[in-house]
Amino acid sequence: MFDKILIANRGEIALRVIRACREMGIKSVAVHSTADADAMHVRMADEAICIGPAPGTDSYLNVASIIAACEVTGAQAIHPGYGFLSENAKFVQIVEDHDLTFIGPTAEHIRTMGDKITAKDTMKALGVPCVPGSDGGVATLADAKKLGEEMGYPVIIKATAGGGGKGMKVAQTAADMESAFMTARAEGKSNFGNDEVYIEKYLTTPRHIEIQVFGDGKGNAVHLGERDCSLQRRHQKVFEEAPGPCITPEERAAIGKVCADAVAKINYIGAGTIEFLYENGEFYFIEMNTRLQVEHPVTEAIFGVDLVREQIRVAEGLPMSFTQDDLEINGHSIEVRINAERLPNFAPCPGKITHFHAPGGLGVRMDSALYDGYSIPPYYDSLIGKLIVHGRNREEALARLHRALGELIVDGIDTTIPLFHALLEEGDIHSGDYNIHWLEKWLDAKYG
Ligand code: MV4
Repeated sequence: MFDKILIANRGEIALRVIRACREMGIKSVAVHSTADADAMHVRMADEAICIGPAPGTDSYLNVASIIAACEVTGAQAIHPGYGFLSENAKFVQIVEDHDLTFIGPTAEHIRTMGDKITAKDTMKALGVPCVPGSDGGVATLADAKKLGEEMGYPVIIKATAGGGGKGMKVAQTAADMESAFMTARAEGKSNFGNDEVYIEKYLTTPRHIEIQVFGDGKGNAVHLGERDCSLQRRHQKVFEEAPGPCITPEERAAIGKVCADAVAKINYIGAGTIEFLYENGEFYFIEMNTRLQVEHPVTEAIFGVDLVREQIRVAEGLPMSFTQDDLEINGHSIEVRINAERLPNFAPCPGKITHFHAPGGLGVRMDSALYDGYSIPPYYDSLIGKLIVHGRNREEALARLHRALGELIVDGIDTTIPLFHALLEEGDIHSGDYNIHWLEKWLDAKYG
C-alpha cells in the first residue's frame, strides 16, 4: 500500500487527486512552479515542493525535478493527472526505473495508443469497429490518390502522431488530395517529428461519443458507459454529458462490452477512454486516451464511483472495487468547462480573481482551484473550473445547471460562463440535437 503519493500536476485536477488520497488515508505531495507558490494545490496537499521556473516545460514537464521530488519526500507513486506527463511513455519508463509506481497504464500501452495507426490496428484486431480507411500508413501521394478513388470522397488525412486537430486535413474531392496529403504530412513532421499519415472516410456529421473503460492490469476490465462530448470549439471540449442523449441502453451495452473485452484482452490497467465518432447508429473508433480525462466527473456522477480511488487501488495491485454487474446508471450528468477566456474569440484572460463563489446544493459539484484574491498565472491552460451537475434525468440536470450557473461568481476576469447561459437558451441543447459541428456553426451565426 502507498503511504505517500506525489501529484505531478496543478489546478483542479491536483485537488481532485489530493482529495482521493486523503479519503484513502494516503499522504499527498504537491509539486509546483515558482509561479504557483500561492496555488491552491500547494495549500491543500500535505507537503509541497518547488520543481522549477514558471514555464511548464521547466516545471510540470521537468522529469528530473519530479523524480528528485519523490526521492526528497519519500513518495512511492506519481499521479500525473491529465495533460503534462500523463501520456508520456518515456516518463513512465523513467518512473519505473527509479522503483516508483506510475498511477496509470504501462509505458507500452501509452506508446501503442499514442501512435494512431498502431492504436487503430490494435483496436481493429480486438474487434472494435473502426472508420473505414487505409490499412496502416499511406506512404505516397499516388497511393493516397488511388485510395481516394477507391473509397470515394470526402476523405480525411491524419498524421499518426497527431492530436488536437493538428496534422488533420479533409479532401472534399480528388482535386484537394495533393494539398491535404502534403499539409497533413508537413504538420505531422513539424508538430510531432513524424510525417507518417493514414486515410479515412470523412464522416460529415458525427457525434463524439467516448466510452470510459477501466482495467485492473490482470485481464479484468469494465466499461462505464459513454460521454457525449460533441460540443467543442477548435478541438477544445466545452460541454460534456453522460449518458449520451442519443445512445440507447442496447447500444451502450453492446459497444461497452466490445470496449471492456478489448482492454481486458491487452491487460490494460487503470482508466482509459475509447473515442468514437457516432453517425447513423454506428460507432467508429478514432483514438484511445490512456489517461483520466477532464470530463471524468460526469461518469462518476451517474455511476457513483470514484475513478481516482480506483486508479490508486489498481496501481497498488488491488482489484477494482466493483464489477460490471455492480455498475448501474443513475440519472444524468452535465459538465461545463469554466475557462479564463474572453468571448467571442476565447482569448486567454489570466488575472486576479477579486471574488469567487462556488455554487452548491443538491446535485452540484464544483471542481476548481480558485479562491478569493488568487491570481491566475498566464503560463498554463485556461481551464479554471468545472461545474458538474447531476439530476434524475437530462431535463432536471439542465435546470440544475441553469440554477448553479446563476450562483457561480468569478469576478475580476472574463470567463466562459456567459457562453453557458446563452447555450441554455437553445432548443437544440434542450433536445440534445447537436453534432461535432453544432457549436462552431452556432458561434459563427451569433458572433460572426
Ligand atoms: C474525423 C472526423 C470525421 N471523419 N475522422 C478531430 C480530432 C481527432 N480526435 C479526430 N477528429 C475528427 N476525426 C473522420 N474519419 C471529424 C473529426 C472532428 C472532430 C471529432 C470529434 C470532435 C470534434 C471534431 C471537430 C472537427 C473534426
